[in-house]
Amino acid sequence: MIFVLTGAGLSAESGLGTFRDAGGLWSRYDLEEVATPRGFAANPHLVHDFYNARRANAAGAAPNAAHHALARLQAAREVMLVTQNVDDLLERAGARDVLHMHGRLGGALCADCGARWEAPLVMSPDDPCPECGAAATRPDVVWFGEMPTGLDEIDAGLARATLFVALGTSGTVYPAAGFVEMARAAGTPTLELNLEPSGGRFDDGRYGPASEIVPGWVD
Ligand code: BJW
Repeated sequence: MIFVLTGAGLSAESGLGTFRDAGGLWSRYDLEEVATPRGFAANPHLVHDFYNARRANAAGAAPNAAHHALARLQAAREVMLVTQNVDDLLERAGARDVLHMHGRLGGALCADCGARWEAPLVMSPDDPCPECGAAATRPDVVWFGEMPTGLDEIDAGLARATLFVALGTSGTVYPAAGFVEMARAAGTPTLELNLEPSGGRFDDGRYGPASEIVPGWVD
């Protein structure tokens, strides 16, 4: 089974910003204000403005050649697709069973009772929860200090993988940044596909824009 971990670089050529590149989201927004539970408690409207803008941007974006190549790979081989991305471009390219370890822009979560539902395009903290009625609606994404989704499934996948691939991620955010070491410890070959080397310890690497190197690797 091929384990593929993707990051913001996968969707960069679809027009969705990365976080840590020059001009990236974290050079324009304070991550403490928009991507932590503390920031949400302090100014929920600011946080919703940030995610509403990204949801609109993602809705207007199209999957690129790299998303389509991964969907083709998954149709042909056993592939576990784990993404840190909150967009749905892999699904819209035809990929199945995408594990969104940092949540989804398309999800809403009640900060009060934990209910989850599909998010409208524009969300507000004042939207009532359909289950408990509380006005504590937040995007269903994983902020710093929160537990990523699906870690047990990911651990099992990493243990079973015959190849580990990291694609378009800077390898700075844990626990995802540690997956390459977990794969290495299990004796699994590791491959990086990225614009440039991230500095992680990979056995092999192919470097360039995802829309070129991913189809080149897959086909
Ligand atoms: C291209 C390209 C092109 C560009 N083609 N490539 C251990 C040590 C130190 C700290 C910690 C630690 N463990 C936990 C922490 C704390 C923290 C953390 O990691 N902090 C670090 C910053 C130091 N982690 C957490 O808090 C996590 N939770 C947690 O750990 O819970 C406890 C726990 C304990 C034990 C086990 C398990 C859990 C939660 C992290 C949540 C991250 N949330 C965000 C925002 C929410 C979602 C959203 O709004 O979108 O997720 S932050 C942001 O970073 C987002 C991303 O998913 C994530 C990763 O970013 P990514 O994808 O790597 O993007 P970039 O921009 O960094 O990189 C882009 C790459 O693409 C670059 O390499 C470019 O070169 C490349 N590229 N164009 C190909 N065209």
